[in-house]
Amino acid sequence: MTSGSVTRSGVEPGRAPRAPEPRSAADSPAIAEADWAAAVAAVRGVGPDDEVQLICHVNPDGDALGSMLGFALGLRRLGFTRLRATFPGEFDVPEPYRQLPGSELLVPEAQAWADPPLILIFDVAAESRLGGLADRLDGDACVVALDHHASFTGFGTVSLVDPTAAATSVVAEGLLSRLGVPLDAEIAECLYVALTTDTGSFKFVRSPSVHELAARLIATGISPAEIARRTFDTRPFGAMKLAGEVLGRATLDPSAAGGRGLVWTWATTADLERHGQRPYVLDALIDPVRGVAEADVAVVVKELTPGEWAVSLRSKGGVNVSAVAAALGGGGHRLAAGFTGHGTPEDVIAQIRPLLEAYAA
Ligand SMILES: [Mn+2]
Repeated sequence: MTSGSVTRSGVEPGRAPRAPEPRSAADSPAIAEADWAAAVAAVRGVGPDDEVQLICHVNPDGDALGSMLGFALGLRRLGFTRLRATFPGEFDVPEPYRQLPGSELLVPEAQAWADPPLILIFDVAAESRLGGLADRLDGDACVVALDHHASFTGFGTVSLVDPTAAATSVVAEGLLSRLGVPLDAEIAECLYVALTTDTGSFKFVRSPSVHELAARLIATGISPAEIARRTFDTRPFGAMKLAGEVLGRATLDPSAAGGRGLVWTWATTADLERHGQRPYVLDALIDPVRGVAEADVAVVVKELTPGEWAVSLRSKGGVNVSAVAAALGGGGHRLAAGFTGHGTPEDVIAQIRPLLEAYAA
């Protein structure tokens, strides 16, 4: 999700002259020149036949997989031969991302390199999102973290974190550019999928530099229409039926969040089983829920295991949901965040409710 903070290139009425637009992520003022240089040195510090491990977050989304695979393909162009890309947990790549270029580099967590000299981590704001792979941080590897979450907890030998970036792929492109890797259609497809998924198909973009990057990606010959159809507009029949049930049980609570309103719903693993669907299909359901006019805050509570729930929060601007999520052990952005909840869905909502008051804008 896009950052809720005002970007340096955001339009601020009455403020003139405006700062020049960043030409690309490589010019991002949020990342210090010394950090870019350290990341370049980290990549150049290993040989092409050394093991390189790329990792993205548990339950990977389009930005996690797209930025990781796009960068992996860039390393391949530089001659690296022993690349492996992975994520923690069940090796279940969401259907829309199975055809991403570079997918052949994906391996299950158990096949990740045990002790590689270089590890690159994508879209991971906290070590808890690395699951069983977090132990790799304790070895001798040089660890480069690329991220765009304001809640980034600070790990790795080098961290390239730009909270103003629309997606981790913006940071990945900045590093590829500094490594001298030209964009080609395969790399561009990965980075474009990442950019479109994290910006809600560019709905949440605050900076013209995002569209400038998109233009350069499209110029490689990729097809935005085909990518959008595959990524957003294709789903199994069962997923549509499941959505009907989950949306049908939504609750509107106009008095929540100091009268700003809360709309919420939930889905269980039994719902998924009944319709023969995988958990990722539930991720799209936050979008129709957040569209409810009568509520500032939208919440979808998704069962992970009995009594444990992945909770997605969105705000239209009236509540800092990043602070709400952080208070409950999670994180994210001001308008889009998440955490792991416990008990029943009603228990989870009862935990959230007082925090919505506390962090109302
Ligand atoms: Mn992201």
